[in-house]
Amino acid sequence: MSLELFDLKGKVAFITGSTQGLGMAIAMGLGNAGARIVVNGRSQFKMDVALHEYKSAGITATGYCFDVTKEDQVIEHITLIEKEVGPIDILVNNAGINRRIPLVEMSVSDFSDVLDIDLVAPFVVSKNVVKGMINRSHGKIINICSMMSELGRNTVGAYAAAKGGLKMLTKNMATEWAKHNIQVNGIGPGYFATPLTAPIRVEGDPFNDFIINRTPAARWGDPNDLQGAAIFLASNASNFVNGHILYVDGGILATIGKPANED
Ligand code: GCO
Repeated sequence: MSLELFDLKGKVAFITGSTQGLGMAIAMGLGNAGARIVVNGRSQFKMDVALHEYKSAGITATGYCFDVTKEDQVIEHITLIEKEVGPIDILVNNAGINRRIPLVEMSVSDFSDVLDIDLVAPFVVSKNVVKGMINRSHGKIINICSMMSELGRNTVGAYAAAKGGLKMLTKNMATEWAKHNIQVNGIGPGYFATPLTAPIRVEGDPFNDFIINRTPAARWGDPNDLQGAAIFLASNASNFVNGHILYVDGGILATIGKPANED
């Protein structure tokens, strides 16, 4: 019985922002657990490359290019997905951007862009996907939060505000939808090696050394490190888990850190 709890065979999983980075790694994990994958992104070129990667990995994946911040495109494509692939059982709100600008220098438009993709889009997509889940009396929603849902850092104020908001939106979705047998939870990554963090992950750069020293596991996360948490929260193994943010962070949130000269 135990391993069947994690089996996603016959399920349709829709992951926003899954043509690269954490979204692709999570989608690959859900696909390896048996789910049919719906890939989303805004770039047709990245979509074509990604679909080839999914196919090479033996994952059944269908791609839809649209902007998750535009509700008309979201409604149109959810209808298309549920017609062409099937009802969405698992939604992962992963699409996100970060703009590293000190708050005092940040334009309102930059701030709004980050909030739109990282916080408003999960609301827009979830609000439209959950209607079908409510009708079917089951569903799983996973919001990709961040350790920045808990802590701030210079220059990532918009991102931290969005991810802090996403943590609380996750709890509110769980509150409103648990009675329909829909479990809404979050995953909070620590520092991971992705295109989003490439600019701050340069060998020998003081920030790179800082993250290695600040993280008890003493390394950047590999996107595949998220697959177990995603499979758990997408499967029957988490049917009584609601409103929980599962941090996958190498222990960074567990500690105040240590002096650079301490082992
Ligand atoms: C940064 C990083 C972080 C990571 C990640 C940490 O500039 O500090 O981009 O925000 O992306 O979200 O959880």
